[in-house]
Amino acid sequence: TTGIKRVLSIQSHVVHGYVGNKVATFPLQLLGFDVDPLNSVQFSNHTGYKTFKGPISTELELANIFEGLEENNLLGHYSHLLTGYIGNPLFLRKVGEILRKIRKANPSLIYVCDPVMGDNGSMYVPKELLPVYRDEIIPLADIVTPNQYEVELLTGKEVRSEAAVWEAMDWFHERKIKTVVISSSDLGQPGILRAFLSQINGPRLAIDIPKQGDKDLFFTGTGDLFASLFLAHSHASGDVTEAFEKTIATLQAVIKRTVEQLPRRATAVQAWERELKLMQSKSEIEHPKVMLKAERI
Ligand code: PLP
Ligand code: PXL
Repeated sequence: TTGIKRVLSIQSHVVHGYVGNKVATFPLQLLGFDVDPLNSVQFSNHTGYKTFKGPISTELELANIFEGLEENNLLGHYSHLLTGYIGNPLFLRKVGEILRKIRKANPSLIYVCDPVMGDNGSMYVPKELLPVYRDEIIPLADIVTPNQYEVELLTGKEVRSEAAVWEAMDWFHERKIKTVVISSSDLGQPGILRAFLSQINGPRLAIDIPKQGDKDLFFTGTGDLFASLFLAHSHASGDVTEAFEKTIATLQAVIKRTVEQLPRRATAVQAWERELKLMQSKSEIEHPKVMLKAERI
């Protein structure tokens, strides 16, 4: 590679809290990347709160901003394109056009696609995004980081066993995607999340992740953080096992700090209290301590 480390990151912006570009930018910067955030929406907060307000960017606004980058000959400066939460199918289609142009300016561009569509059996973006991801965007990616539910949507098949995981991995590899990471699944033992990685001509890996905190506790933005960390670590180390382990190590440290700082009381935890303790975890982002090792399958 040329040694450049600059990411064009097309994701959501939230004024309050840490999802999308708000959770991806700081870790990438700490790990030595210039980050150019391009916001797909600007919301007051993530959509898991009681309400959220703010504008969704249109494909025309995206095209206009991109034109500025193009006219200033900035496209060749990107080593990576990272995409996450996008709420509009026409915007997503435009991302495909943009990617082709950036790749022309830098043929060694790495595209990391987190096909954010939903979790635990329900979609939180319009269903029209699915065919655009499946047929137009995913085939252009180098690295994809879906969760279990997103894999089921894309492949059109349930993933209820580990055999089904490796079959689904091959669905992606048939489309020339080199590296697939399933950032979380419920295929572990009770209380354990199991994450998987498969690489064309490379290893098949799994990591068991003990769930932290009370049974029904969950966080938002963890998938976005996962994708940004994996981008950084897979670039730094040619060793995908190490990249996978370091990504999980940092994610676990951020979740641990977030859980430890939750209020101790009986009433329900509020959305704002579950926001990831991101910049408080600066040192674990810079120096991940690997405790959970990957299992080679
Ligand atoms: N939540 C926890 C506790 C995790 O350990 C991980 C990934 O390792 C995730 C969430 C990310 O998964 P998702 O993409 O479903 O948010
Ligand atoms: O973490 C996914 C995500 C990203 N961006 C916004 C969201 C969510 C999930 O709720 O609301 C705006």
